[in-house]
Amino acid sequence: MKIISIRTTPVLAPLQRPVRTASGAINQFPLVLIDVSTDAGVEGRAYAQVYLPELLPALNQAIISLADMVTGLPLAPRDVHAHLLRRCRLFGMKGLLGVALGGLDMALWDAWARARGEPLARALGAELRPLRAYYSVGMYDAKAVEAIAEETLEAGYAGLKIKVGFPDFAEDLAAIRAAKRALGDATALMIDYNQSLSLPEAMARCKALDDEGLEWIEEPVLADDLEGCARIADAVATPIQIGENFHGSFEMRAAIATRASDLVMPDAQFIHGVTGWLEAAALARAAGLPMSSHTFVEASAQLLCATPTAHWIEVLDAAGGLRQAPLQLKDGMLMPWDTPGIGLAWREDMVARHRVT
Ligand code: SMN
Ligand code: MG
Repeated sequence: MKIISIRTTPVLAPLQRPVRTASGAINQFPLVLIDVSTDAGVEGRAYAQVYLPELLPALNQAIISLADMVTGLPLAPRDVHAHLLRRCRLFGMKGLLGVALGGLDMALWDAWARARGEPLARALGAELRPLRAYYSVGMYDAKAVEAIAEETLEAGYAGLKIKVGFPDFAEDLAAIRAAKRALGDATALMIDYNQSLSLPEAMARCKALDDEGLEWIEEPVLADDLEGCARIADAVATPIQIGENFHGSFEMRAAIATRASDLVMPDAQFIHGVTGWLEAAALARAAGLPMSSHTFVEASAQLLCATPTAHWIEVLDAAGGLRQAPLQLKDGMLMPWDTPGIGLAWREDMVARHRVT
């Protein structure tokens, strides 16, 4: 079976509510939908995401450029991945190009699993199973966070992640305590600083939060500052979480070697797609690190089933406004879709409405 064409569709996907972080807000999610066609009639579908609308044309073009390098090749996702890494060795596979590779890789694996008529997890040799799920939202002050916490309980999530990093630590603490009070002890609370703090500020805030019963503290300092992350992880009892900014499995290997965090949460596209995720899952297993996901709820659900140290699945449903299948949540768990491949089918009317031309 050969890859005969790859089509891209840039969209600004509607969100239930904007995602405000300490490092910028996302009002509509800029995505590039990727459709792979093969000469056997099998299709593959995935998407890539970029947080700034201004970068959407650049991501779209990066995917088209990589697609040109693989059209005509056999549909063997690992071989295509290796081919692209070789082709781009001189230039490197970082930033937008790595993201383009990640999205394209997911679409190829989707086609590969669809060709077998199986959900991706099962095609990878894993059974579908419920995954502990948390709801992931933006920054809310103490007053607004209560309604979010109640919504979290009502929807049946096992946890909630809120963004923090207000100018004043007292505001972080007030939001955290209000969320905790509303959630009760049975529902986990995670917080995410989105790389917004200096090392001394992060050290002070994380230490001051050590008795608040948090499931984890995410990205307190710059994700590239592995040394800084490691110093915080060493000094603070609450687990430190990083990983959404690992660009490929080699960066995750470096983070593990530096003991930068207690937990890891690669992003399916930044880690370079299904191929990169499987490498990351092996690294996490060898290091004994619990591994969670970042956005990409559809692919992550399949992949976490095949991840030996699977921990939490994040539900920040970037493509939910365009997708046909609704989320399936029960008793705090998300059920991966039992449909061929990654399980994506678009609501074409919504895609047409949110398409960027
Ligand atoms: C996040 C970052 C970028 C886009 C969406 C969400 C966030 C997370 O850091 O962990 O969900
Ligand atoms: Mg995060």
